[in-house]
Amino acid sequence: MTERIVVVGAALVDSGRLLAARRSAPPSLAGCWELPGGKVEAGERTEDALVRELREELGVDAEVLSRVPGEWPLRSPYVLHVHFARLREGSSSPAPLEDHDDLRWLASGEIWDVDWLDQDVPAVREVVELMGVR
Ligand code: 9L3
Ligand code: MG
Repeated sequence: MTERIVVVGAALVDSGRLLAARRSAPPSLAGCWELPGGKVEAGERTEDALVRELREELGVDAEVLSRVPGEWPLRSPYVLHVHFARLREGSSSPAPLEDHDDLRWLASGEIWDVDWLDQDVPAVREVVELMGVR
């Protein structure tokens, strides 16, 4: 059996709004919105991978907070984990530097205004549920 590889995504929240990022690649995923992040490298902690990915993709300095309970299947062998995160004081604002061509901060009533990747929908549902009780 192939080992599973964790892809980590961020529920990056600021002033009660959730960041959504529109993918520009690969063509099969381009145009759909996701929780930004990427593959955890061998030997890397998930939290460290998320900080690295958010720096590479968005140019931000992020602090990783609690994990969103659950694990969602992606194309084998990948599975999606999600952590809440926030911008550290002094961080730049997110910019679509790599793999994305648009970003949106979604207020609670706007979460479903964007066309999320099918594979992110159950994770986003869980995130929204938890944001509601925070
Ligand atoms: N993926 C799905 N939802 C997400 C993320 C960050 C990633 N929120 C999928 C897309 C790719 C794979 O995981 O097929 C690896 O992601 P990346 O390294 O291309 O961002
Ligand atoms: Mg990525």
